[in-house]
Amino acid sequence: MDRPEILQIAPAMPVVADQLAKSFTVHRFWESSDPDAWLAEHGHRIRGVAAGGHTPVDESLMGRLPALEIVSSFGVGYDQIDARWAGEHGIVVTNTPDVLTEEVADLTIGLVISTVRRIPAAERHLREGKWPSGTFPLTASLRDRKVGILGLGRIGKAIATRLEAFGLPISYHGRTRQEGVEYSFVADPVELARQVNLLISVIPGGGATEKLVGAEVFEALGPNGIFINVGRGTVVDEAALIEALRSGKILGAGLDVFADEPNVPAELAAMDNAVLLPHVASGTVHTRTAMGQLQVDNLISWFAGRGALTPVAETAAVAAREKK
Ligand code: A2R
Repeated sequence: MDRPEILQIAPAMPVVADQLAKSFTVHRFWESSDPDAWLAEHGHRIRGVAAGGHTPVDESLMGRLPALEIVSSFGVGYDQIDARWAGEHGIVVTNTPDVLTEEVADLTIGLVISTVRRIPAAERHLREGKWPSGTFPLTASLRDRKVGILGLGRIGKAIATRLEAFGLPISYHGRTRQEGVEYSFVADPVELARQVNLLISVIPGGGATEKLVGAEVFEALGPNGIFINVGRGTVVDEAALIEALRSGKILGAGLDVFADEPNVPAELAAMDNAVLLPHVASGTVHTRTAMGQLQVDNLISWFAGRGALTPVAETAAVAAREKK
């Protein structure tokens, strides 16, 4: 039987690359010196796309792959993929949910404490030899915090469970109030920010959430407020965040994601009241391996006729229709 031809958009971990090579004929798209010419000549043979990183998978690409059946993406966020267009054109999109939930929640707790207790600055104080000439200043505390979670989904809930164990009250905002959830729902993100002093964003990127967290939210969060973002950078108006940190409108921020990764605004990088991480929340060998395995398993399952394992909502109907 012919091996399905797969277009691999970006370099992948060995666990992914090796398994793809075993089951499929893989084309390494990022190495193409003339992607347009390549697509014109070979695009009609491509039945699957292995997506990852920030490279967009949109109509301009998928529209040139007439035999395309599935886009299997690495990561839970898939805002770089036009999943709605895919669904409308009978293409399934899969992501890698669940396998990273606990890992991202763990890192979020680390980022929260690092930001509130200024752990990186305290460590710099020691390493730079400043301790003998002065103790590190007292910091803010988690003890007087009320937590607001923007996006109480899989990861949001795992963060909430951990913070509950810290004894902190929790509220959340999403598009809808969730049945069976005891945390208090707040219908407006600005109002949520007003009611809490530790706001954690873990909602998906994309047009619907772009700059949802802006000047009004920071104003409402207030001068004792801490903002944490582990979802997507595009959800935040970074200029407004920089202004809020600079002017003391909020106390501090802990960020694992940025609007234009891997570029981080120099103003942010220079700020002492921000803790900045290079998008590492799921970045352990254990969890990235599990994510890669799920990306591969989606393709293998699909081409074995067993259907997609984790289709995204926009393509759930296509996945259900095609499942044998
Ligand atoms: O809106 P709801 O009730 O469906 O709640 C979802 C919320 N959400 C939004 N909230 C406000 N405005 C929106 N336009 C909006 N769109 C979605 O975000 C839900 O509670 C949450 C997403 O949860 P899950 O789909 O379970 O995703 P998961 O695995 O927690 O990952 C969240 C994000 C990913 O999309 C990546 O961007 C990042 O974390 O790694």
